Amino acid sequence: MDQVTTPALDQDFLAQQNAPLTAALDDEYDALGRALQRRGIDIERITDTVSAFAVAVPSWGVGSGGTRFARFPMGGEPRGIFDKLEDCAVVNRMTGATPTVSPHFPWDETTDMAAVREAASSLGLGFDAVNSNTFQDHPGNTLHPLSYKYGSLSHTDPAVRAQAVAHNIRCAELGEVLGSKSLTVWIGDGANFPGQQHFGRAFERYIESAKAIYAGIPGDWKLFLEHKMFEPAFYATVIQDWGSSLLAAQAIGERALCLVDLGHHAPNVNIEMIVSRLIHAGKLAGFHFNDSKYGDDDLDAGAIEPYRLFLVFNELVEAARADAGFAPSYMLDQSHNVTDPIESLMTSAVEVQRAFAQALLVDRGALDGFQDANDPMMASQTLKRAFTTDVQPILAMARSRKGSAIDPVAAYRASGYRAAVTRIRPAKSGGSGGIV
Ligand SMILES: [Mn+2]
Repeated sequence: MDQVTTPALDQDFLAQQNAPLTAALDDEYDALGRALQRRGIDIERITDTVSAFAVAVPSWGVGSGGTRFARFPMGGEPRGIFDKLEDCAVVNRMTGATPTVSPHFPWDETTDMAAVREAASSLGLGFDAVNSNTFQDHPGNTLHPLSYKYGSLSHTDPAVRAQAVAHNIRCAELGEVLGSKSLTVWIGDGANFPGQQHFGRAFERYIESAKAIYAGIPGDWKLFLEHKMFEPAFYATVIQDWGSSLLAAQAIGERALCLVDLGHHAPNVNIEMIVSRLIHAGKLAGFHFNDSKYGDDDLDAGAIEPYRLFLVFNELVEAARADAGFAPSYMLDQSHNVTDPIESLMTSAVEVQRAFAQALLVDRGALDGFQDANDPMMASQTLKRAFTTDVQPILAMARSRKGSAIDPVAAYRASGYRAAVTRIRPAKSGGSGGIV
């Protein structure tokens, strides 16, 4: 396979890009450091903590997404997992925040998964949770002769359920080769019409199938259950909300946890409170970050409601205060319809990092006091003070110290990466958009 020759992954190129920006960054970082010092906050501690933060990139995220209506492919789309890894490496090189990739099977399956692991390793990448796909048919794939049109893990036909269970266990086997430690299961199972499906029996069949998966994956693996309110089923989905997800996770076992995709809720739902409840239950797996305006829009993280993203991280930072071992899994899950996916993923990784940095600035002692004293105005202002602090110099300094880009999008554009891969990779049309 042709390899792209690109300065995007070159340390000297990034140093050259950063050079004219360094003096201004130092100045802004010092000023912010003095401002935070007056609030009793050590900027270096925040920068170190932000530096250690990582969010996984989904392998499908580097291709152009689409909607139910159309998909508009862009130049240089990845031809397979090796190209995807190269694109993911650019995202990580530029941001220093995305060292792992979350693959999707059978989309990313090859005859030599060890070669995939080696390719990733040579690009400085590891693997996060693996994702199974039983929400579409896989024509020509002999492991999936039966159709998922009417469901997978909750299908009325035991043969379809067995096929879907076997695929999930196989995903873990492929993931073992890659060094992954968790399997994310999202199913499209559900109904488009009232009466189409028996709610209770479908849920029981799902739990029975999920238990079989749980028994079939390695004992040190976690099983992440992802809920989604609607689509492809538009009347009811089997795992439609965090309540269904929690009931299933509790029935399945200790290592079954609930994954929160920010887009998979009704508008205005209080997601940060769901996060708190799942933490309380010891069942929070982690996140698929994205943003939305109307439904499951799969827009870039932080693009619409950055305050909500901050409030989610406020709960996470609070949970880490109570439990030093608290370590949920973070991943981006977006559909890039009109942007260069690499630019969207870089920007989203930075936005997620930004929300984390802001949440680290919350004066938790003061907030505790205002909550106990029933002072809603000061409690709210305590959060707002952290949220409105411009943490950009912290994020940029963390990147600069790692040898990543002070301005990731500008450096990426200057590298000419997209034009270079467009010359090498043939144009693709149609294909699956990959909204999960
Ligand atoms: Mn998702």
